[in-house]
Amino acid sequence: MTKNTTSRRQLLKAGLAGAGVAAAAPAARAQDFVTPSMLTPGKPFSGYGMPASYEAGVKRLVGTPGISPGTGSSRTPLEMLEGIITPSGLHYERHHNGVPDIDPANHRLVVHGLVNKPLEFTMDALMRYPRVSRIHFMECGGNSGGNSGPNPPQLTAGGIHGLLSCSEWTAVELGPLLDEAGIKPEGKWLIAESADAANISRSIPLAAAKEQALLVLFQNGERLRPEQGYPLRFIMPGWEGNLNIKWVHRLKVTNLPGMTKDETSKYSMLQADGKARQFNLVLPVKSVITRPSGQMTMQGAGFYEISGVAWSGHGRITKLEVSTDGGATWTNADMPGPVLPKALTRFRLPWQWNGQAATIMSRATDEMGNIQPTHAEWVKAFAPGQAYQNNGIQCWAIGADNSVKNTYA
Ligand SMILES: Nc1nc2c(c(=O)[nH]1)N[C@H]1C(S)=C(S)[C@@H](COP(=O)(O)O)O[C@H]1N2
Ligand SMILES: [Mo]
Repeated sequence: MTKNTTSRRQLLKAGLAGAGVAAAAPAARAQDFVTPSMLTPGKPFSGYGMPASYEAGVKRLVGTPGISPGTGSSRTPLEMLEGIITPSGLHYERHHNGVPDIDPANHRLVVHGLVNKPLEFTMDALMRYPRVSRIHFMECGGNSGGNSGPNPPQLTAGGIHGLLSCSEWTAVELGPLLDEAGIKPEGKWLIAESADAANISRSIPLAAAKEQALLVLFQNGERLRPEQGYPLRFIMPGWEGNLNIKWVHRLKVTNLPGMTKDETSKYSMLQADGKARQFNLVLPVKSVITRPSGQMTMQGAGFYEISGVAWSGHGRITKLEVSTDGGATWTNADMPGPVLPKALTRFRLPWQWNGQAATIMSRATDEMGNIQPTHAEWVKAFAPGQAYQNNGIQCWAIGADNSVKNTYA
């Protein structure tokens, strides 16, 4: 309630008791309200519902495949979505060798290595463990990498930042399964490995895995989508996308990290001082304005709600500031909630646009006190060409011609 009041107060402060964007209704008689849809019965029931046909343009942005047809990514169209949950069919995809077809009846999870009792779980067995449901974002370490180059890419918000989604994940906690297997004292790392043709494997510090890892069975209330790792996925909420192993079939307890291809040839971050950061696993605080955003066309001067999403791998978002004057002054936006740890957080700010050129941007702060850096600060910290975990502030340049463009300043 308090938050709504704040929002109304901000609206009133901006002199926008009503947004004033609706057209005046023409004088009408009762029969003018009879629409064609009222004159024929509607369509029948369907076993699995689909979005309205008029929304057919709301799709993932499927990129050009790499070395095989299933190598590459598709992005979530962030600017077309609302709230904090990504519809399952629009969750971004990052596959290194396509989506495997796995029959859950044949799938097994093995927990072995430095354990007292190696265990093998069928899906039926895993289904019997207690479950938890949590809302968490997922983001690829390579997200926003386009903003690391010398020129700002002229793309939509999803085109630049859409390797980002948020779901309610229902899962079995890994901790009790590790207790069941019994960790040997030398066990310090956990290597999670996948059953797809990319054979992804990543090393996680064991203590963190024991505390935080989830074995996901359900996504937004239904079983995981094949693209998200059906029938079983390992996730570390808030950690780099790559280590959220889809189609997981093996967890090995070791004394040292595996130094696998996925954590040595990739996902290390070369800094400006020539040293590389390795196992930089928790994603930094970040936000993006999704409305108005890149490639949109404004409708002239007047009222707009500025809105977007913020997130941090370190916990909750505690503050979200918006600037509409290129960073000279900042206003706290509303976060009407839910504001959950390691989840997308929706923010909103009413804005009266005077029709003149304006640069808008958002800056997020998380509960650990981390503040999103400017684009220039982020670029300065890393070697040229380093493109992982770019959390620099996104600026959108709104032109007097109603255009919205990506800009670095
Ligand atoms: N088995 C497997 N797990 C994987 C991948 C993969 O290709 N195969 N891609 C990783 C990468 S780089 C990311 S960013 C996320 C993407 O998850 P999503 O496709 O569900 O969005 O999964 C990770 N886990
Ligand atoms: Mo990724």
